[in-house]
Amino acid sequence: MKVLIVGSNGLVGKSLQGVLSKNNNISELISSKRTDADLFNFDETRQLLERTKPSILINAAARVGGIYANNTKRTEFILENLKINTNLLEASIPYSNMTIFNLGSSCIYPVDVENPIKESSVMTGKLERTNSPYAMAKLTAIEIGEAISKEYGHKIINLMPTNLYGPNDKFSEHDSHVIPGLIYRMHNAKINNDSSFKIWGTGKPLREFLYVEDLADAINFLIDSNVEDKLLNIGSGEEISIFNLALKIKEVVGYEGEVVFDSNMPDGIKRKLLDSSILNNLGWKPSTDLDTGLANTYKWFIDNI
Ligand code: GFB
Repeated sequence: MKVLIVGSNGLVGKSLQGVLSKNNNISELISSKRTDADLFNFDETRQLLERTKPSILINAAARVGGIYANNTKRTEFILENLKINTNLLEASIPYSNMTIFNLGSSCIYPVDVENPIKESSVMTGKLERTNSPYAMAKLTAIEIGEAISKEYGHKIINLMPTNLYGPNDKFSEHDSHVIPGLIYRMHNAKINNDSSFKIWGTGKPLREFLYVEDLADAINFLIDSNVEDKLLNIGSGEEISIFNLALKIKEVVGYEGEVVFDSNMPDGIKRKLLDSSILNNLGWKPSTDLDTGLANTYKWFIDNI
């Protein structure tokens, strides 16, 4: 097997490189980042596939961010993700023997969906407002992939992970997802001896988190299995409120002030717990609990800032 990872410099891509490099069934592992091939550019994307001719393509390239970035850079989130996905999928058309693992997100599911969320609820309702541009780009990739599969015969597996976190994430004030965002901001609050710390929104939303190494492990498992499912949820099966998550991060970071709420910031969807039973029944389970994952992530942050 010759595997090509695009988006190899991101949270998922870096972790995938580490895990897949230990898979003996993979004869060649190729990583491509923006400086190797610009996926916004169709010719560069086409040339990348022509040059590498992988048997498996893993699309881990995306413009990603947390609730604030998704909601304020709406134009960039839809356009950039659409360009990456349309260029890659169109460039893949001549290679019908190639298997494509396309990474999406749990935000593709409707805002009023029943939890735990089953794969079958895709496209059954309206999207959640704060990340609808990103979700629409990811849904479009699924639709294009389905068309290509049907017309040209490619095997395309769309993987929908829950909220990911871990080493190599983006740690910033405004652009991060909640875990790296809280780690970054609380660490600074500790250094500045701030007496209180504002978490965004009400703290009531429930989220499910998956350590990125577990996602890489799930993809490694799927590469070795002969899976026929076209859409697969990947989650940890455990959910926590944002307030309780903030208390855990407070402990890990060692911040001693009070946690208060910033009602000017959005909550997003109230609850987002994936039903990962299809994948679990195939034989895969995550192995990193939230406490261990948070400790590892904070350690990585401290070692790399
Ligand atoms: O992880 P997150 O940014 O995005 O936020 P989503 C999760 C929850 O944490 C929201 C709250 O209710 C936020 O208001 N929160 C509290 C914070 N404090 C903070 C903070 O300091 N930073 C951040 N970022 N949040 C994402 C989508 O939705 O889900 C992405 O925006 C992606 O596109 C991902 O699909 C899976 O979980 O709401």
